[in-house]
Amino acid sequence: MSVITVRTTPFEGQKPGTSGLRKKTRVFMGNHYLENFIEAIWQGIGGAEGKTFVLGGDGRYFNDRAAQVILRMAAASGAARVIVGQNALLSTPAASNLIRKRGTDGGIILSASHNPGGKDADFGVKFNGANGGPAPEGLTAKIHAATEAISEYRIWEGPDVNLTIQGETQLGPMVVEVVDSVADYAALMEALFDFDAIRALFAGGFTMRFDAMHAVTGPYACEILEGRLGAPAGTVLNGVPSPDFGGGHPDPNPTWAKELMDIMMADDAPDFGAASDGDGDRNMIVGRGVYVTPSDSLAVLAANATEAPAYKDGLKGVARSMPTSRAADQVAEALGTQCYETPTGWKFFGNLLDAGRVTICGEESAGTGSDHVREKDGLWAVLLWLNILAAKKVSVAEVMADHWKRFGRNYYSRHDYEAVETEKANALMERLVRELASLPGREVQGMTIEAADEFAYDDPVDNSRSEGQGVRVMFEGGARIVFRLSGTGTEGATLRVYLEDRVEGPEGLDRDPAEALATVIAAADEIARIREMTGRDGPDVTT
Ligand code: VG1
Ligand code: CO
Repeated sequence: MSVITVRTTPFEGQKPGTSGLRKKTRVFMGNHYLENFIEAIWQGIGGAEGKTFVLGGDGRYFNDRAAQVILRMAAASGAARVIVGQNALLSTPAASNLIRKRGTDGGIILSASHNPGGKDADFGVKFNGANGGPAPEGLTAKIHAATEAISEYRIWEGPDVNLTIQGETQLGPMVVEVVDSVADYAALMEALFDFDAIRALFAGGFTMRFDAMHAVTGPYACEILEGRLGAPAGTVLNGVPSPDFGGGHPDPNPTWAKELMDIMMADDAPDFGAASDGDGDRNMIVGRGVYVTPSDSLAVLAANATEAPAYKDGLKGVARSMPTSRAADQVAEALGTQCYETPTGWKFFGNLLDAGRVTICGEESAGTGSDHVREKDGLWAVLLWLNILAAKKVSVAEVMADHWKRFGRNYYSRHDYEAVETEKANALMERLVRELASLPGREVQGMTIEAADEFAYDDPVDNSRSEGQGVRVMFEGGARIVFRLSGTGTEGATLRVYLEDRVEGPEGLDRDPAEALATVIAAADEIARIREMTGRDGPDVTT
């Protein structure tokens, strides 16, 4: 075995988006493509020399090959040790936990998250820092700059490392440590929640279905729910990870997790349903006959977190991404704690969590988490829900009714227009930005626009500024529409339209969200001319 230096030239577009670099799998499989990006990561962090990393992924197609390449490149660049999940599998929150627990210099996560997997689908690579969180914008900018100037990379030549057996092996001067993918994460969950109470809940006949969507959470959910918590076998559905996620989108929402939705809306539905995404950082929560929007779930978890041992002393603060509904703000106000509003993407929560300003964070895209790791965490949210249900001895429907009665309700929906031609999507957003100044005071669909702006975020911890984070239109009476372009797609542009309306109650808390939001939806089209400018009749996905 020996180190070789390989000459290469830059690829255009190796620019990390909302969450790492995502491209078509075949692009990543192309000559030098993955290698260039990994070399750029080493350069972005000031070299790999003497450093320790965590490595794992969601098991999608090319996960195993990419892991071998990264190990050989880490060894050739002088890394001291890489801790790898067995078979190169680690959920995103489990990777974040390992980075923190083992005090490594960071980690590489192989995932395109909720995007489909397979040779003709998507792949992704993400770097997380020593705090366990996604690289902040300053670092991703450095990595991107390095991809534009790259001329060579170093790699060991030699046979694959055996990642099927736990234990240490040597790759040149570097140690490869293969660890159980689940054990440390399961131990962390057991330390946060009242497992005895949840065990008693299941023992009392409480029924649940967890849809792992053929993705990475299968082994985690089986060990924790069916193993440690005693839920009956069969509680976990689609629990064996597959490279193409069974041909589906591993995105836990009513559209892509339809199998679970159908189970939960049936007459003989179980008490509780949940699903998770490709890399295990998202969650969907459903009660018998009731779907809980992620924005409401964040608010409910914040309001009831003290039921779980880890949060019994209360919350330091709450944070939500800007497009997430303002249901959490109501809770923070009632608790007398701060609610921060950040741009989309978990990387913006890292500083707030590190500085001890917030305990719980969430996004409307089905991401919720806390200061236990520095990523959103699907199973964590499911377990906190279970802990709350076990402690309060109520149903999901009752939790929601109580919550809305106490805090009012923020009706919410997101409309996605996928794979729109990039020029059309850009033109729509540019037009909106140009119109901003003229919007306040305008009447649209019988509502008056109160304010409109393009969201920018000043990080209160490191004072960095992030601009161009989406257009917000606020109406008198509490309705709001947000427009932004996705930063995780691999084809054309995805326009996301976030729709919200506020009802204080006690009247009107029980409406159908689509009907409750009809005026706001019409206003969104009128303001942004969505149909006209995209040529689409309606959204591809509604969540
Ligand atoms: C989407 C979501 C965002 C989330 C990101 C990564 O980003 O909107 O809230 O943080 O995906 O989630 P975008 O730029 O496409 O809107 V995951 O679970 O795909 O890593
Ligand atoms: Co994810």
